[in-house]
Amino acid sequence: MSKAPFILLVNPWIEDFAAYDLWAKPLGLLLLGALLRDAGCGVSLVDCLDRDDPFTNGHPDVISGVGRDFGLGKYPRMRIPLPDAYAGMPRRYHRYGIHPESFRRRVLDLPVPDLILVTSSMTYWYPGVVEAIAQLRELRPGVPIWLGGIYARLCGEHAARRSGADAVVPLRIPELATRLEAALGIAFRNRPCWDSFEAAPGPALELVPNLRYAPLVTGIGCPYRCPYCASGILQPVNGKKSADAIVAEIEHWHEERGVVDFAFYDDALLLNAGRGLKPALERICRDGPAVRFHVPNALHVRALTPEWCRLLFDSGFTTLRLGLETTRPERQKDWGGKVETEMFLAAVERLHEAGFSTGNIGVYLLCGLPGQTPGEVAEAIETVRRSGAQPHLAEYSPVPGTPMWREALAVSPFDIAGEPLYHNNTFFACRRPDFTRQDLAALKRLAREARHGGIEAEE
Ligand code: B12
Ligand code: SF4
Repeated sequence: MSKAPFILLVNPWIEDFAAYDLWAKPLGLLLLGALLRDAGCGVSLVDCLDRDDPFTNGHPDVISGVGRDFGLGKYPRMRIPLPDAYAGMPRRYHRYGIHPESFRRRVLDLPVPDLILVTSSMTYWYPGVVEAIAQLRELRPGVPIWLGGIYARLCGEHAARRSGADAVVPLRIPELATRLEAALGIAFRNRPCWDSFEAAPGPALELVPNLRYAPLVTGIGCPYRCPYCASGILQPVNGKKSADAIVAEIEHWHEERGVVDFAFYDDALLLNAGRGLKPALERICRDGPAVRFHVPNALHVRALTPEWCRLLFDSGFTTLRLGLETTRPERQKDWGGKVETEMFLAAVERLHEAGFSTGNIGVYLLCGLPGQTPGEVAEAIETVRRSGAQPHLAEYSPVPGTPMWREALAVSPFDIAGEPLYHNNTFFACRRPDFTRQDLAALKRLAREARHGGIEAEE
């Protein structure tokens, strides 16, 4: 291949009962985009989840997107039929993102690529992946299409059978570089940057047209191995960015694109952060830009020392989520041993002392896991409400390959192994006589009431 290869990156649609842009960008795909750009390739992105597409938002068949504070918002959506697997669910189902006609125009407006890389996220969002690949196949016949990302890694066999991609590529970045070099027929000039997370550039956010917020990842991997979580499968190797790299990324997107809201995607943001995030935030406090940080993924409660709480507040953290999961001590041990209720109560108190208010502090509670009872969840909601924080339920999504998967298989009356749609947390495939969908709905109401009638921390 004599001229520089041109690679098309595609972030497919979401098809679901509900979807909200909670600072969700295709971070993995954009990291690949940056590596390929620096390797000497031409790169473009077609993002099916673009909320600002004028054709889509003006189309009579589309319920248009709505923007909210901090860059959040609703995606545009089109009603579509319920898949058979969800027959009988009393919920509407939508395709979220741009109109298919807009997708076609965007793809055809770009030069014919040498390779198309499609990403994937939640396993139960695979129908959007299948649809995007089918359209790409029609629009760009003969161009190889590779599928990667979380669905491809967790449900490789299903993806190989159903996605329509030429190759399902569940490789980590270093091995991926070798495969890409062979496919494209070039040697990457930035090859060392593919070999470690620390050396890799930040995501290619210049490919995103309307950058309302920027995703950040300062580290990969997590030292814990909670039985319901796929972190150890997806990110088996640990790595942390330097303070210089973190500050440079924040300053760059603030100066270049006026970004004020930054959202962290790390699994373990505050752990082992003494040489990366901590000095970076100290510098932001001292002489960095005035920005806001959001943590939609849970923080480790045990890391919240008085010093960290002050630093988070002073550097502009606005949305916090803490991982409490449950208030039952035996479950806390079984579910990873990372938090205890007393430790959580002390952390919330420290956050308040540092200046955070109840509305800033959301707390994730797991809901509907095998073996769990509705009473336990209700108890945890009450504890969080009384602590001066806001409970958010994370309804259980069974994830293939995790230790809890076996229990989920035993409990669920649905074919969760054969049909990833059943991993959808809204569908609640692990419902059972002593934890029904009605129980789940009642607990969600309880958590909502606790959030809206939330009280400040009791003295
Ligand atoms: C950040 C995050 C979120 C964010 C935003 C996610 C987003 N972008 O949409 C928020 C907080 C909103 C979120 C929410 C939820 N999440 Co979440 N989330 C994550 C997390 C921590 C990181 C994902 C990520 O961006 N990784 C970073 C990038 C760098 O990795 P990557 O995308 O995999 O890409 C790499 C490779 O895959 C590859 N690659 C990517 N694309 C391509 C394409 C090609 C062609 C190739 C070759 C390679 C390739 O290159 C990249 C570089 O290494 C993962 C856990 C994890 N460690 O992955 C859970 C995870 C994806 N979430 C999960 C869950 C359960 C949820 C929730 C349902 C939680 C709940 N119960 O409420 C919600 C539901 C979301 C919804 N309905 O909107 C599960 C997945 C469940 C499933 N069945 O798929 C995970 C795996 C965590 C877990 N429990 O194990 N999440
Ligand atoms: S601490 Fe969080 S990221 Fe780490 S394994 Fe447990 S749930 Fe996953």
